[in-house]
Amino acid sequence: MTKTCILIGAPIDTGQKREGCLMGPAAFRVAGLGRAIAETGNRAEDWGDVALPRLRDLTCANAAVHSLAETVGWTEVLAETGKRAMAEGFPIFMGGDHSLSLGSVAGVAAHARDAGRPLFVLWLDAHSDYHTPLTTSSGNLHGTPVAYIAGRPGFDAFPPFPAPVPAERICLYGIRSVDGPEHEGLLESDATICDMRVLDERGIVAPLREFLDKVRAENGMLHVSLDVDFLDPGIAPAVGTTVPGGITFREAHLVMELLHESGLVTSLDLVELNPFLDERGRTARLMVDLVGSLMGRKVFDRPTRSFG
Ligand code: 6HN
Ligand code: MN
Ligand code: MN
Ligand code: MN
Repeated sequence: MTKTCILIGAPIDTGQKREGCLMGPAAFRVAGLGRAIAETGNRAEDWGDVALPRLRDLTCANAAVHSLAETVGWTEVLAETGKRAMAEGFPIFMGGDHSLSLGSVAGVAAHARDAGRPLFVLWLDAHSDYHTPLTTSSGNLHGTPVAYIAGRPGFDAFPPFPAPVPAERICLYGIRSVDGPEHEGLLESDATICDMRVLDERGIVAPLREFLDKVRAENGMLHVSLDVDFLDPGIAPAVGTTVPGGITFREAHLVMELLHESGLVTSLDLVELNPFLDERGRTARLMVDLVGSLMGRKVFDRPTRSFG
């Protein structure tokens, strides 16, 4: 089925402290994201970049938290834009750091609620991003979106999350860096944790298929959030929070191909690309190629699925 991909630029870098992520949307365009989608026979429509609304005075009990007003502003505008885009096609949110997902998933969740369908979230990341504004010690709000999506308390400055996603509909896949407070919270939750230990032992395919089977069984919508640091730093250096031991080039493409074959994905975040740290655009190009695989590009097009 032909999809209309709606490209939404979100030049956000206030969810962390290193400058550069705000160039992400431009880098995705230069690397040919629109063309890569068109080559798969799908349509790409670029809505341009969202702009930060006027800031309000907001405070947080945790003094480490910085750029709260900006992050809340981005959340509001992305939630609104994301909900509108869901009604028209398949939104692809081009970040920007991962605080983008506070807003993108809020918009997607509002749409799913109105459509009467359960939303599932697949988090492809080295990190669990399960801090709340009250537990983070870095104060970087890009480490919080999963907690917001799951409805954890501590987000008083933010708009209430439209329809919190029960933890059993969230899969953290590829994680290998989890802070103490995140770990405690996750142990009490029913989130599916496919950390690197699980993927090393079981391989990348079976755990992913299990999660996709759950989505299918409930006729769910599936939001995929792809953080550049999901990938091994050796193939994707353009990110501020590299963690060794990441997903390889071939594993990453296979994940995308399985997601394509599932036909379940309804929205996508591309986050944490810092073009200032890139090597001649290779990380941006890899991310674009991965979207190509997600949208159905194949090396060899088999008439039927031949791998069970
Ligand atoms: N990301 N857990 C660390 C922190 O600062 O809270 C790292 C967060 C990384 C955020 O992956 O988008
Ligand atoms: Mn992340
Ligand atoms: Mn990360
Ligand atoms: Mn932390």
